[in-house]
Amino acid sequence: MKKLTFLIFILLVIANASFAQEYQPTKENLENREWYQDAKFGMFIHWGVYSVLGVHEWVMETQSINKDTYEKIPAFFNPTEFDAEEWILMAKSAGMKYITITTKHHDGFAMFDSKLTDWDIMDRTVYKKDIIKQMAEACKKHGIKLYLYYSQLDWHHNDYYPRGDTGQKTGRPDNGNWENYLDYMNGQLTELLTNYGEIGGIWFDGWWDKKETDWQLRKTYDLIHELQPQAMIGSNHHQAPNPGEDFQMFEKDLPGENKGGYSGDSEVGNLPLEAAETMAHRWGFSLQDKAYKSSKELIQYLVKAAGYNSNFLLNVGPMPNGKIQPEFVKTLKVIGDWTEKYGETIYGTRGGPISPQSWGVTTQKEDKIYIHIMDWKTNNFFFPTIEGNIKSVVDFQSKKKLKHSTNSFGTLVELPENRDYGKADFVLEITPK
Ligand code: FHN
Repeated sequence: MKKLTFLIFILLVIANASFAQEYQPTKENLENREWYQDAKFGMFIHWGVYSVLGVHEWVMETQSINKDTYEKIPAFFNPTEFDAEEWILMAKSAGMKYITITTKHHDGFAMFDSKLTDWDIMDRTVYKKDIIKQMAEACKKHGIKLYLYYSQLDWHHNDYYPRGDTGQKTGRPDNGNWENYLDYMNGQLTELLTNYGEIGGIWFDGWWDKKETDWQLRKTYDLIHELQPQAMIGSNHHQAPNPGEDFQMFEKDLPGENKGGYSGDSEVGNLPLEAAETMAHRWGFSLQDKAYKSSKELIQYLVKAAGYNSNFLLNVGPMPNGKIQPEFVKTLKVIGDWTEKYGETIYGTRGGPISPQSWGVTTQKEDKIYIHIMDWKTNNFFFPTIEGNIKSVVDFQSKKKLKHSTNSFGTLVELPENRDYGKADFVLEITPK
């Protein structure tokens, strides 16, 4: 009897120790993180049946649409003009290296073929084609990595209960089984990580709806890493990263800032970083949203993100017919012209030796330091001391050497007199000695 008790005790100790074991990312995962940090620029896509209404992806909540009424929408979703390759080539020519697409947003509707529900593209639309499959195939063909957004929050599923801060007015019964919901979520994630080839990572959102709930994150995160060890997990919970996560994102903000209002409780961790921003104001297609950001503003966002050692994930919300609106296409083209000329100063870099300043940021790679001047109105430009001596200061665009002098406070550079002051970014290439 004593022996048996001792054996049970040992087994419990082992089980407990392995559960408490800290998450160790695999070699593939660490390599993927490096790739991701080098990639710097991705396209975010918010697309769902809500696009039919042309309001935005929160319409179910903001207009208090109940579940039965909302269920009428998918019948109108028939994106006959959708061409996954067209989107991917558009992203690619803008200089984007990966795509993150919504597989399921808060309305719970699966844009992929889910065998676990009929609340999906195959069963509820006349279109009946798996969007994620088409995206996965086109991404593979054109060498773009695919990341999948998945909303943990669900306004449609009855077992998403007790409900959180949102989704109260959808007419669901006042009961449900949370464990069933978690099984459903893990089941859908298994589908996503099994049926679409190699995935870059999972972009979670919606945890914030039920902050006090036991989400059993460890189980979900282990499942993902078991199915695809390289897959990076990030969660837009607006807090410091949780164990098991592989990257950290910031919504409508650069890391450490809180201009967008979502990052008040966020702390910048040690994982690869990503700043996500919209091209206008809304994430999902919105007919009335005309708050278009200029190409200059977005180029500067990309450059600043790199200077903050972060990626930039720029969002489009495609229209219900499957096209990306012309205003966005035009802006992406201008961004693409810029990345073609200046991409070298961004891709493969990490945040530079001088922390972000009011005039701009710095990036660095191998033996080069890039100084990105975005706001400076005179010809004498001064930057603070960087370690080591400076061999040359070159205007990155013209490749002309610029006169400079260094003292104990920093370096003074003579910028070309006729430079274009309205330019998004004037780049100096510094070669240290
Ligand atoms: O509620 C969502 C919103 O619709 C959108 O998906 C953004 C993207 O960062 N995140 C959520 C809010 O935190």
